[in-house]
Amino acid sequence: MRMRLSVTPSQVPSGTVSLRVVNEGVTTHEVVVLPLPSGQTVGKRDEGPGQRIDEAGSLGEASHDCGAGEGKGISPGSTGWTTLKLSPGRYELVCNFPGHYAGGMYAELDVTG
Ligand SMILES: [Cu+2]
Repeated sequence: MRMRLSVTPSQVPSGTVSLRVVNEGVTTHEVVVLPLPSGQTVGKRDEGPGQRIDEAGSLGEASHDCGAGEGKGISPGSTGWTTLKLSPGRYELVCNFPGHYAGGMYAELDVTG
């Protein structure tokens, strides 16, 4: 199944960044923030067991219905959010529900100095 994750704006200043995640889809989703190593492009992580990617190094996530931070996922039509401190660099926002990353749920967020 094809899915997508889009981020607006895709470039923000460093410091405190609040992500507001609106689920406009028909299944439950989440957004996890991962550092994007230099030279690596989004969408290139390998799925491991359970059709999920490695979340090691996660800086935070929005996966709570009508709430902040970590939960059981954001239901269709619902909104979740998270606030984090981001240093200048490149980040990959992903949904790590089984199969969703490979389905296209990733996007780049650039943080400028
Ligand atoms: Cu998803």
